[in-house]
Amino acid sequence: MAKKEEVLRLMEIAHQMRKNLVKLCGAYGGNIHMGGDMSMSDVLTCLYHHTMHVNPEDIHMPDRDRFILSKGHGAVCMYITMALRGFFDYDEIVRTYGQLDSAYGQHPCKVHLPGVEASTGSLGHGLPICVGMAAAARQRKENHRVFCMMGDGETCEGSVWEAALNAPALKLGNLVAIVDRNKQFMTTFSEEGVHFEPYADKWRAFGWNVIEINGNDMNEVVDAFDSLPAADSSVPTVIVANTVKGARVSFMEKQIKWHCGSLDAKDLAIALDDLEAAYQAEKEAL
Ligand SMILES: Cc1ncc(C[n+]2csc(CCOP(=O)(O)OP(=O)(O)O)c2C)c(N)n1
Repeated sequence: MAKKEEVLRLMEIAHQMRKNLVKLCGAYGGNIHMGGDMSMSDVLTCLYHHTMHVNPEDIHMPDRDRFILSKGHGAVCMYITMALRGFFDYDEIVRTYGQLDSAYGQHPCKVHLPGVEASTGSLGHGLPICVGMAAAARQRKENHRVFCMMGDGETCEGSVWEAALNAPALKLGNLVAIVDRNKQFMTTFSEEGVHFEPYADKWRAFGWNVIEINGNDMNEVVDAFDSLPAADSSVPTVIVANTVKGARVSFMEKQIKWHCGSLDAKDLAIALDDLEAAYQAEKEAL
């Protein structure tokens, strides 16, 4: 059971991250993938601020846990989460985000941004890469974990299921996939296009250890990551994080148009108020 003080600490960081994100969205001239950023914000916070063994002072340390943001369109959410952990400078992100020659592209680039493990954005590539990294770690007798964050829409890609088939066969208990199950794709709700349900059972049938949680409840998120099997065990884990696209911002929640958008001053003020109200309510409910 997660410690209350730790959950509160992480809730505060996640709240700060979301405020920084909406402020950036207000300052940036173009569109930002706010819907999927908000839905995965709690999981990313827990990974970078609680679960993963990483060190911003020594980004290449051999025994670090690896993280790949396979839903690369959520890059800015990862940048800001990492900035709060000391990897990057938030002001620099705001100043240069999405501009030509900026290290902070709309999709993450490992060449320009040390600390990012893979360049992503073309959906369906992260899990295959992570299977390779986890298998390589095994061969080298390294005991770190490899984490992969995917969108549920992304899991329409056949490459995801090829990797899902291989990971249990390779006995990769050091591999942890997370699916941001916000039940929305880019222009549709997931069940309109493909019939995903029973979604978790599909992973079970492929031989994975499956943990299902409310991915916007920090208590459940921390419990899920704290209960991972040992990295030297033999069954890979997938965390199916049931989330809300655009979570905590009234006019973004479950709105198809908020897959990607920009904020004017009026909407920015509403978004900040909504975030504050949700944060206070969640703290009280804990
Ligand atoms: C191979 C590939 N096809 C299409 C796209 C365009 N695209 C970007 S985001 C997106 C929707 C992804 O939905 P989901 O994985 O559920 O992400 P989320 O809802 O969490 O943002 C699509 C189709 C892409 N980036 N890569």
